Amino acid sequence: MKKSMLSDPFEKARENIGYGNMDDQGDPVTMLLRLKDVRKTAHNWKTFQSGATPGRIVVPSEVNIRDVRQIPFEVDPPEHTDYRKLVEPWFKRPLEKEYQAKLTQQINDIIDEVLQLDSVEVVEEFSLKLQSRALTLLLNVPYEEAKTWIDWGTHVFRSEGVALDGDKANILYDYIDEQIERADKAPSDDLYSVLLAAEVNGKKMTKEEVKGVMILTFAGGRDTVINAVTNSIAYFAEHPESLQRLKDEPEITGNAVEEFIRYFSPLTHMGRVVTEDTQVCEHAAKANSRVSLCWASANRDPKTFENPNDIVLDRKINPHVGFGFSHHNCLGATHARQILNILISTLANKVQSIDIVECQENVETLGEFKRKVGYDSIRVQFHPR
Ligand code: EMZ
Repeated sequence: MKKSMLSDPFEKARENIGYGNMDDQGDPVTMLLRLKDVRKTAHNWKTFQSGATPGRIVVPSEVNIRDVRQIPFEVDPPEHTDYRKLVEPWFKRPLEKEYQAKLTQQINDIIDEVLQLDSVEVVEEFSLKLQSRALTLLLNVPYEEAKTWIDWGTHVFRSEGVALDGDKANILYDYIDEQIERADKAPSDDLYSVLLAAEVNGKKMTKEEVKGVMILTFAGGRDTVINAVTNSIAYFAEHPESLQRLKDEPEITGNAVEEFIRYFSPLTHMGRVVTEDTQVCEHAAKANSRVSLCWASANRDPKTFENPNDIVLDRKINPHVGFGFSHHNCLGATHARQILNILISTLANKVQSIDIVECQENVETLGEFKRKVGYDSIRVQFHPR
């Protein structure tokens, strides 16, 4: 088996019953595994809500380490609509030429950096750095801020051996509080200042609401982007022909990005809280219980995706849910897509081949399922063209 492969642990359960069960800190989750059910449930915010106790829709639940509501992610319509409308244009800035030029420069620089090294541990020395530096563009803050964020490590709520690390979470919360105070005193053109000046649902945004948007921006786009970038490097290491093909046919880069997101599904699933007794997949779901929308399983559903376990670089029909689905689809998707797009084309132009020296897989245990989502570490050698 290739080291870069991400197998599909959900296949049998998806076909046979359509759901799986897992325990999460005593608050069980019914995981929905079929694309059709995942989509239907994502739409139905009345019965399957996001705006429950802050942290409860995340699996593993963050209720014990967080009481600030992430916005717009943990808000349901109709309030959600206004929040989303407010932040949407800001998160579409990655479509601007100037933004892309800066991101291209950052990605060129980091690839040049690693091409100088004998070997590189991709998660810490490449993906985390790339993600943090790119985030300075999304927030529109000085490049130097990335150093602080890199020191936090790959996940802001998790540390080695600790799934939910309250002390670590506090570092992020305190940092954001400080930044909000700074922006309040001396407004600039960064995201904090823009949010502090904004009005939503007829009222000026409170500092608590601004904090909610900022926590989401830091936490939601961190390990997900790091997984996507790291998995891409591992894939190219074992598929030099794909790197060559993307150099020869740059016009398929956009398809390749979507296919990577489908195949890697950097976020395995996201929960919802059931508001009334109902059924999912002919299975009773009680009010106040949790279900999850398993993007990773839905993205391998053979009813929609032909050869779901293959990476087909130029896959034509690809209605994946790797960025979620419906009104809560990923706010950071434009930024993430740009990162992957530029990463792929820069690698294709600068790198001849990549060798994996050693790796430690990152495997999530979800009840009966074990899913590889990426790597805890992976050391590689980059060889220039
Ligand atoms: C939450 C989540 C959002 C959560 C799109 O996902 O990402 C997770 O990594 C965070 O831990 O708090 O932001």
